[in-house]
Amino acid sequence: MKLFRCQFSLIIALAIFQVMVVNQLSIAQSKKTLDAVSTLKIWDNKPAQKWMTDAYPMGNGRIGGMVFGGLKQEHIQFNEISLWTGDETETGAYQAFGDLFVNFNNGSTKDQDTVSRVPSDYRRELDLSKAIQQVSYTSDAIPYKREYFCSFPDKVMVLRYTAGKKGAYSATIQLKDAHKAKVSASGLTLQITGKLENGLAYHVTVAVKTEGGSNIIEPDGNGGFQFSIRHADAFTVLLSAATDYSNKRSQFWRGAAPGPKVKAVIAAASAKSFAVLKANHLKDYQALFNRVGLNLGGATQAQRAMPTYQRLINYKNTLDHGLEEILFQYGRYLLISSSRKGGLPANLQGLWNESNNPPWRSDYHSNINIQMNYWLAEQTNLAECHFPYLDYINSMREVKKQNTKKEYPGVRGWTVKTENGIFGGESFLWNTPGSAWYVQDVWEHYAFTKDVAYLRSFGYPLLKEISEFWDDHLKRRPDGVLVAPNGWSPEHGPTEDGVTYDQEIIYDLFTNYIAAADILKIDKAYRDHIYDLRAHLLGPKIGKWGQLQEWETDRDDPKDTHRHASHLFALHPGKQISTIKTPELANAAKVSLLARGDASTGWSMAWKVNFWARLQDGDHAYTIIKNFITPVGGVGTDYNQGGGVYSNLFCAHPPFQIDGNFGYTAGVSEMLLQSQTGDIQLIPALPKDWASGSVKGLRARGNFEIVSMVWKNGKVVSLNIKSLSGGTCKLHVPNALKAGFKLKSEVKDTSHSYSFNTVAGKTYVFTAG
Ligand code: FUC
Repeated sequence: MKLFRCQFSLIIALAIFQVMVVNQLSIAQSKKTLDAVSTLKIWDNKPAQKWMTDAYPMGNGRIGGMVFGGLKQEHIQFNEISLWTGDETETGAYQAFGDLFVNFNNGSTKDQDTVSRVPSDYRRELDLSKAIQQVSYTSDAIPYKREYFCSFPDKVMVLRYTAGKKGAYSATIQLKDAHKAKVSASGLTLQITGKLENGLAYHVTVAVKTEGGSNIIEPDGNGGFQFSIRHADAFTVLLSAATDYSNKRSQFWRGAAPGPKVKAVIAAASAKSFAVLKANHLKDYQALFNRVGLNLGGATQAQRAMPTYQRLINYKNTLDHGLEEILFQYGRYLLISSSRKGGLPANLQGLWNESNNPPWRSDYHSNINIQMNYWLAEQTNLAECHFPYLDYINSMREVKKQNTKKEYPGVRGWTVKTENGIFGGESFLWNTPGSAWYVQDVWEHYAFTKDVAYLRSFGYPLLKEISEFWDDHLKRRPDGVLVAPNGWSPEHGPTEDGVTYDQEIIYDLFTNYIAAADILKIDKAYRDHIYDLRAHLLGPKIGKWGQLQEWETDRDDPKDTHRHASHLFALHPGKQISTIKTPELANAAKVSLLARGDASTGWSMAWKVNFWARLQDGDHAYTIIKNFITPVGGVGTDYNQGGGVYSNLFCAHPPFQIDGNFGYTAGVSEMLLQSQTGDIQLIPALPKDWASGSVKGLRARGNFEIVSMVWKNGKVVSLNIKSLSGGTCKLHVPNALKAGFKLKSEVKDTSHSYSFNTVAGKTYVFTAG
């Protein structure tokens, strides 16, 4: 792929002068409404120029759009998460679906869609607290406003246009298919019906409701049709799309035809007012989003009045904890928008993709990427958003068993190659521990929720069959030591037995399997067999320069700064290595991490935030965060370095890859709360710069919720922790706390550790000691 990276500073150098001018205006305007200074907004003072770096995403887990906010022309590039090429043998690629254009014929037409002629009050924003985008500006003294969202309950994209004067809108609305199918008209709607080369059928319908004026469907001059609106006071566009994908192999991956499904959705949504659609959307979205709040110190009034890209540029030199908070919540916004129950998991670009040949097929990579997408799900209280990934794993079982048997005759269970599609097809090399890493998430959902019924019917069978794969595939040496044969540490070095990455993931799998069998009290003999296998696994080793060895042979190069640091899996997201239980190995992991360096690709830096959090070094984690929040301007590909974020705060690998956004959010959460070792550790990796702050709604394993936690000068001053399933709560805090409830005799209070029995549904209150 083309190696091209543009320094952001060059790209925006010209824009800075103009930004300074516009900033003055923006600051004045922001005082007009409280809305404009709300903290969780990403905004700009000009329309988007580039899809990857500027446009803002929205989505309902299945349908998504990238909004440009142009003046003469609005452009919304849209997707549907199951539009994929490929089959059971070919990975295929995630496809673009199409584009929606609104061409304005009056009102705003005098403004050119260029940076220099943008009205001074132009504002394009994404409000993370509402999952609503707005575009507003004044043209010929008429104020215009657009409001956009994608609704999960009503299954539609909704675009609303209002103006300060009656009859202000005349426009044509056009639809374009990314696979060149024609736009047809049916009743008062525009439609596209098509088929991909693999036979997958797709359909999109768009309806437009006008208030005042007229709205007709007319030929678009290209053999298709378009809407033509004249002198409307306001109008609403509804878009819904689907394919006939089914995640059931038994149905050959096909389900109901998309046309009737989509038409029913549009008919139902058309019968509702904009106010009702918006209220439904807000109720659904905020029920998830509002569970977690984070305050790391916020931003100044002046920072909030600055376009987001300007804050990004300033970040290196000026403290802006508000931007760190926005990026944290952006990860949650992106997960809610790209991963909802009943749908497919977030892919390499979530669900946003403008190309039929996207980077790395915008697929499901199994050697870090899809896993990273879900690290935040449980800990930031979005367990529901975890399901698409868990369901995806389940849906792949049968086809992957068949593929795996071809490669490894005679084995039970299954594994995957590195690159995966949605019909079971895969490509690149075998990533033998890939399925074991998948089912770590299957276990984690139980670990956080303690949902025994889920573990019994869904989790356990998966954990068992992947354990069986390794039971059959591991190689026993004459001395009894067990090694994974022929492994490859992603994505460098030799192919050989006993690679640390493989060994650690198998250890994690076996540990989770044993715990699951113990909880369910089943399969005792097999559980004991796996216990014995785990005891014989080749373990992590410390090498000649004090590093954690990536391979069994002590050959690690201290100058190796490769983006993957997969041999540290046991530190994160695994739990085999920890500062508390295995301090020497933790120190070796630290030596390795220091050698890998602090700057890398986007997702690599996000992982390093998590590693440093697990090493309980908040200041180093924060150093990585500062590197992560680096503005990037180019849209090319760089395999080794150049990571950061674009002005729309999408993570730059480069190019855009969403795992870094999700990994950042998980990393911040790991800095504030950890529970992988059995204890709940409060502010385990707090940097000096976050000396005071608060958080609400984070989850800990054992089904505990931090209802609220406040810390000052590096010490927890108040904690409300809710037990959702009962059981013992073990807290580990850097300072002494006083329990607000009557301490029972079983409470142990030694060196800032607290252990107490809890009752399901009760909240326990602690204050500073
Ligand atoms: C892995 C990584 C690359 C990239 C790709 C999608 O192969 O090594 O950096 O993230 O996945």
